[in-house]
Amino acid sequence: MKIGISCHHTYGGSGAIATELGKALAMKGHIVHFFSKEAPFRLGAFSRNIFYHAVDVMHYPLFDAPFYSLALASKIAEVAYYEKLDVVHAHYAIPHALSAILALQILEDKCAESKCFKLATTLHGTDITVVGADRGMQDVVRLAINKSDGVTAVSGYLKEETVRMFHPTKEITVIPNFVDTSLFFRSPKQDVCEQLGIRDEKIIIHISNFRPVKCIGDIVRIFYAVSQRTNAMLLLVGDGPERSEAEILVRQFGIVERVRFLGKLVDIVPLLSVSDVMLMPSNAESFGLAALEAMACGVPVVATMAGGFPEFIVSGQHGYLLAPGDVEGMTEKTLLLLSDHDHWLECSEACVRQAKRYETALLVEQYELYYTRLLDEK
Ligand code: GMT
Repeated sequence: MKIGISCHHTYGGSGAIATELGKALAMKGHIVHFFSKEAPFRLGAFSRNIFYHAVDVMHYPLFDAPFYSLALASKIAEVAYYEKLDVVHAHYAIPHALSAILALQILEDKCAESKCFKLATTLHGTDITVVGADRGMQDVVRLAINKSDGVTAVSGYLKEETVRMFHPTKEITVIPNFVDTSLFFRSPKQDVCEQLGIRDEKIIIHISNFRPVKCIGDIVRIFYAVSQRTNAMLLLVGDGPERSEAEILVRQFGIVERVRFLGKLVDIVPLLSVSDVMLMPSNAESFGLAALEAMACGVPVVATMAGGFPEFIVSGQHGYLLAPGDVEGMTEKTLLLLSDHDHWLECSEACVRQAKRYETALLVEQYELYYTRLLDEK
């Protein structure tokens, strides 16, 4: 198949999933064309079946904001026509699905007999729960959903939320996030410990784009309480709007020496490999890819019952799930995992087994079947 993938290039789960999907499809012999503003952060090395198209946005003094969505539509239309794409897969409802819908309209006359390509849209989370909840955006998100040929959501929770909020005219198929366990596995390295100054501390890790839904303040509060009772270090990977607040809180708590702000890192396996617990106290999370990747590396997760977490994390087996905002509860469960090695080991091994149920190969096959189904439909 010839597949176009339109995604955010920035640090975050939707771009990561879109890119890993494209790379896996290319490995299986499909031709994959990526569309994004810059090269997606996980795209990595050259591969002969992968083509990346930067979307050039026209800057003109009259325009208050550059028209990315229009430039994207035009790029998708051009590439879809000349490269004869079968499917365009939009990751995140807007602007990607809308731009693809516009591209189909641009191509209407050129592809008279049938549609030039089928449009699959994957909903990732905040495109529904945050952007979709905005009154000014609701109607365009609804249009993006209803005019796509097929819509998938990354969890049952997100599917339900979408149905509740938008009453879509089409069935939504759930295809969860996935992880490549041949790349994500525990392999602790001494030099990582040396570089981070880790001696015998227990390591707590969090990875995200530091947006308000991630409750970064709760992470610092949990870690502060944990660090009063055990020798621990906190690794914060990623960056975003809440980072400065977190840095202020860390200084106020007087735990600067125990917290490392590592910024946006792509190669997270070495850090996960030396970690004991992942903290994800999000108040909304459609799936939680970072948690799945941690589990693949044998890191139990202390997270919330929010959104999609309960669909792949069983509380007590793979870590613990507590109510959003329950800082005390999450502190206790983190301490339990850090203090009872046998229990930790049991959870760690169960995490690795659970992650294998979300193996990239299995889920990529589901996407392939999904594309085939769309292509078979008139
Ligand atoms: O961070 C992103 O890339 C976007 C993002 C979002 O907010 O929509 O992440 C979502 O997509 C990931 C991949 O499907 C999920 O694992 C995340 O749970 C989800 N984030 C939220 O729902 C907050």
